[in-house]
Order: sequence, then C-alpha cells, then structure tokens
Amino acid sequence: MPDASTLDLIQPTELDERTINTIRFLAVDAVERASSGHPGMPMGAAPMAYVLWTRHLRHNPTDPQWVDRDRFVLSAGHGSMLLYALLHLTGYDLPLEEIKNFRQWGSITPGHPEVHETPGVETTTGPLGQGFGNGVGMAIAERYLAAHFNDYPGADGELVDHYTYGIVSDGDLMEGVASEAASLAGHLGLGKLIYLYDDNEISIDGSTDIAFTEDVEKRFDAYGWHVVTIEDGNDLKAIDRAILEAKAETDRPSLIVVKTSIGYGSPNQQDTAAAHGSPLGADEVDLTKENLGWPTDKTFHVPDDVREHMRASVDQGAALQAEWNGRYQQFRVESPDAADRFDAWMAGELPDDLESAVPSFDAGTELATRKASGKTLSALAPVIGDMLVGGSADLSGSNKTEVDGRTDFQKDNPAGQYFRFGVREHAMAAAANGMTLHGGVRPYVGTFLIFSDYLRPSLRLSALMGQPVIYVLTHDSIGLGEDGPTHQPVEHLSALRAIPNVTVLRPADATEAAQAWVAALRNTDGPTVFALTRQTVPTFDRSALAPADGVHRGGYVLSDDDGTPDVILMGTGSEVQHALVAAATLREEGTNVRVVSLPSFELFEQQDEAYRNDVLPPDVTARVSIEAGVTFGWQRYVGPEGRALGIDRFGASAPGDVNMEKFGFTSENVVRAAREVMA
Ligand SMILES: Cc1ncc(C[n+]2csc(CCOP(=O)(O)OP(=O)(O)O)c2C)c(N)n1
Ligand SMILES: [Mg+2]
Repeated sequence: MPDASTLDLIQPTELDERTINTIRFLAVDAVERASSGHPGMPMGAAPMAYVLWTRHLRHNPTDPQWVDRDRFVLSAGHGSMLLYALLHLTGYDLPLEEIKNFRQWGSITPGHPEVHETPGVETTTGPLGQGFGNGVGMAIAERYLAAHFNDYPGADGELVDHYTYGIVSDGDLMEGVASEAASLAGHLGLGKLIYLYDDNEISIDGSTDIAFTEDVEKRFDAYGWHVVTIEDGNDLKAIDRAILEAKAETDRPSLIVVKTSIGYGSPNQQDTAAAHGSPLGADEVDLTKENLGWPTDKTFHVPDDVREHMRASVDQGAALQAEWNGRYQQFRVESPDAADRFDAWMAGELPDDLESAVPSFDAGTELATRKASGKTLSALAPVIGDMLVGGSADLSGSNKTEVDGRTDFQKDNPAGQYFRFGVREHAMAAAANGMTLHGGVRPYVGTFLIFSDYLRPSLRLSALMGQPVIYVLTHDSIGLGEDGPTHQPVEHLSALRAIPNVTVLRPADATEAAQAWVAALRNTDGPTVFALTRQTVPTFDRSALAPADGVHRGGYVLSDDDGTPDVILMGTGSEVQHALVAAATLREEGTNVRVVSLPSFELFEQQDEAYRNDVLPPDVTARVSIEAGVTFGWQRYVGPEGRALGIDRFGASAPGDVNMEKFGFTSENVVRAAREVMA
C-alpha cells in the first residue's frame, strides 16, 4: 500500500468545483427537458466520477474501441446522465444536442446506457446488479489475456494491462447477482477491479434503513475485497487517495464506499427519495442552481474553461493510446505469431473450417446429446484455441463442459481456460457478458436448462446487447427422470424462444449436436442456447436420412416420401426419434409422411419464405408436433388443424423413460395424433 502522504493528490481548485457542477447541472437540465429521468444520482456521484475520469481512467475519447482502455461500468444505469455528461465533456462523439435530446426517439442518449447506442458506453445497464457482474467478467478477461500475451518478447508485461472501474449503488449491492459476482471476484482476487459505491442511503422507497442495514464494508471484507470508506463524497482528495490505493492493491478487488447525498445541492430534495427518479421541477432547479452558485438563466451551461479542462482528455487519450501502439508494434516485431493470434482473438476470428473438426458419430449407437456436445467441444477447442473459454456453475460433469488438457482459471493460474463459476448461475452469465464485451475471449457457460431461470436476466442482456455467449444447458426435459419436477424444465424452451435475439438449439441426436456447436460459434450477434438431453438418444442413420447440417437452417426435412405428404410430423430433440418410428408405422399403412426436425425456431424463421414453405408446405395442414415441453408456441407450426404433443403441466419424479411414456412421448401417440389430424 503506498504511503498516502507521499502521493501526488489532487489539490482541489475552483475549476474542479465548477466542472463538477457542470456535470450535475447537465444532468439536472437534461432530466428537466425530458420531463423524466434520474437527477439525484449524478448530483451526488459527480465528484467521485470527476476524480476517476480526470485523474485515473485511461481512455481515448477519439477511439472508444482502443483495446487496452480502462473499462468503466455505470452499474447504476439510471444515473445515465452522469455518464453522458462525462462522455460529452471529455470529447466523445456525443454532442450537446444529444444531451438536450436525452431519452427521445432516435437520440443516442437513451434512458439507461445501451452499449451499441453511444460511443464510450461499455455495457447496457439499468437492471441493477448486472453492471456489477459485467465488470467482474471484464476484469476476468483482462487477467486472462494478460496471462496469455504479456510474457511474449516485446509485450513487456504490459500489452494487456488495464483496470476495470465501476460506480455501483445501494440497489446494485442489494441485488443477488452482485453478491454472487462479488464473491467470485473476491475468490479470484481480481486486483484490477475497482468499484466506487455511491452510498447515499436512499433508494426508491426511501431510506435504506427500511430494507438494507447490513454492514456492507464487513460483507465485502469477508468476500475478500479491499474496502475503504470515504465519509464525505465531496472530498476530492480522499477520493483520489482511495483510488490510488485501490490501484496499488493488486491482490484483491476494491470497493470504495463513498458516503454521498442523493440530489446534492437541492435545498428541498437532497437526501430524499424525491431526487431519485423525477425532475426536480423548475422552482427547485432554480433554488439548487442558486445554492451551488450556478447561473439560473442558463440551461445546459458548459463554461469555456470547463470545456477546455475536460477536453484535455482528448490529447491525453491520444498520447496514452500512442504509447500503447508503440508497445504493440514492438510486440508485433518481436513476437509476430503471438501478435497475429492477439489480433485474431480481439477480432473474435474463428477458423473457416469448423465442420471438418467436428467428430462423427456412428449411426445406430445411443448417445446423450450433452455427451455429443462435450465430445464436439473437446474436438473444437484445440482447433479454435484458447480464445474459446468456458465453464459451468458447479455442474461440469453433468454439462460436459470440460475439455481435456485445460486447466482451471484461478488466482494463481490466470491462463487457465476453464472457469469454476461455483453455484452462481446469474453471476456466471453476467460475467460472461462482461467477457464478450471486453473482447478477446469467446465464452460458453453451463448449467441445467431448468436453471436458465437463475440466469435469465443476464441472458436477456446478452440478447439485447448482441453478445455471443454460448449457453450449454443440459437435462432438458422430464426425460432427466428421478430428480423430479423441480429439475424438469417444461416451460423453459418456450420462455427462451420468447426472448428476441436468442437462438435456441435443441438437437435431436449426436450429429445435430455437433452442428449446433458450429452454428453457435458462427452466431456472433447474440447468444445461443443449447437444450441437451441427459438421457441417451439414438444416433440417426444419416445415409437413410437428410444430413445434420440442416441444423443451420433451423428446420429441415429429415425423412420424406415422394409426392405431397398426407401428414407432417415435426419435433425437436429427444422426441424426433418418436416421429421417425411413427412415420415408419404410418408408411406401412400407405400414408405419405414427412418428418421435419426443427432444432431451432429462430434459425428456421431466418430462412426465406420459399424454403420454409418447402419444408412445411402451407397446403399440408395435417401436422403433428412433439416436444417434451409446453405446447405454447407450437401453434405457429402445427396450425389450426394440427396437433401439438407436449406437457402442459409440471413433470414428476420417476425414471426418465417412465416419465416419457406416462406423459405420452411415444411413437404410438404420434401415430394416433397423425391419424386424428388426417381424419
Ligand atoms: C433489477 C432491478 N430492479 C428494480 C429496478 C428499479 N429501480 C431503479 S433504481 C432503483 C433503486 C434506487 O436505489 P439506488 O440504487 O440506491 O439508486 P439511487 O436512488 O441512490 O440513485 C430501483 C429499485 C431496477 N432498475 N433494476
Ligand atoms: Mg441509493
């Protein structure tokens, strides 16, 4: 720990004070103009943000994508105007006009920060706690990449070397996902993760006294964090000192608890929940401006010297990046192969030919799709290399997410490619989002499909942010058996399909599972979710059936007769086998049958209409679907005259094959339903 007396600390000036007030009143005025938003948080947190952004954050406003920039996460996303004010003032491409258009249609200043909308916004925040988890993932990615590249000649130990900062609020720290993520970060000893806690003791319902009274310092200390408390949130020197100390603390993540006042400066709303989420109101704005010595006749006021002072970030940022570019060039000269690899990882490049790397599976054998997934992963990992990382929330053996020859990512082994997330599904997914947002790694994460419920808010953000996290979710139906209805997903496939930009893939056999990995890896615009069986399923004889690369079209004709089908049988995953057996029975009766495998609704919907009509001819209305989940959503494919076989209730504790039989997932039932829809 550096001796604070020897540190070169900020000597606060009147200009510092005015700059902080500029940030405060940009937030106040923008919220006022929009007639909605959250002024209180920026007013209280402006000093800590100011010190962080002007004295510590290494960033380049003219290149927000500089790979070795420090990351800044505003986990308390409702304070978005704080971030927009900082981005505007430090010279990002965020003109004052956009601040005046805060929260309006088509502006780049949405109500909560959104990663692809605004230059300099690192992640989408607003659902409290998510940003906290994202930052942990960013710090993990930094550490991992540093371990993989910094030792090469020319890298000088500093090719990847940045901090991850965040501002977190009471609400963030009340959320479970933050607790999970904090516990993980403490275990991993993420020393370059530094969070400032806006400890204003106010949330929407009022004082935190009514619901949140634990000793946060002790809690984080117990998690293994370095914790410091600043009694006065306007004490710039104390904030500066605390950040310097946190940077020097390399073994533990840091929480800087900053006691602040929500709505600071507002005579009637400071320290009250009234300042949280609505405009101060014209009169109170005037009173607040008077109180802080701000001109009442001006809105969106940025004094010239404040602008000039903050715009110093542009030159500083360019110099920082130029210095880094020099290091990168040296690395490239001395370690060209590693530099190529570094570039490829940062660009998320995959080998062109993944197909020839996937294993083949013998027809006639039986294999659970989770096992086929595991074998495929093990075959692809060496081809893709260590950009591909992943782990499980304590279900590695069940999820088949481990890869031979890989080691665990731990404090003392930061190059390890495998992540022991512990029983922390939510933080696992939030961290995975942080990892993809950081760049340089491509994560997959594993748990049971049932526990998609425990990570769904983060999965939703993977989708909203277009992050290509791969979710390996196993034990995908009542077929898992004896663990019973608490562990048996029924509504989950439909629920996941309902989230926009999520690709759900439920492979029917081992060969489809292998193709599912290829499809998932190639999907770089959003998350992919696998639903994989615990139980074995037959590996189809592809010499008699269509090839498994039909997976890439989401739905394909697996088996067909000449001419127009009398009936179409369709299904996903472990139930497709029953459709095939049913087809054989029906064919013996002279029925013309088509069997369609539909592993992914989303990929199928991406196909053009001609293809979709080819697979499911509109004229053929006798249709039966079979899937061991709720029937919700299948109407789309079976149509008004078809029949959806599913399970619209909870499952039961019994052997998996008994469950399947009892709940009607049999070829006999498919045959019966087919006869009915044809009648
Ligand atoms: C997961 C989640 N639940 C609820 C909300 C709604 N919400 C927004 S801010 C907030 C709490 C505000 O308290 P705090 O985080 O301390 O922010 P402050 O009022 O101090 O700015 C809540 C409940 C949310 N954004 N995310
Ligand atoms: Mg608060």
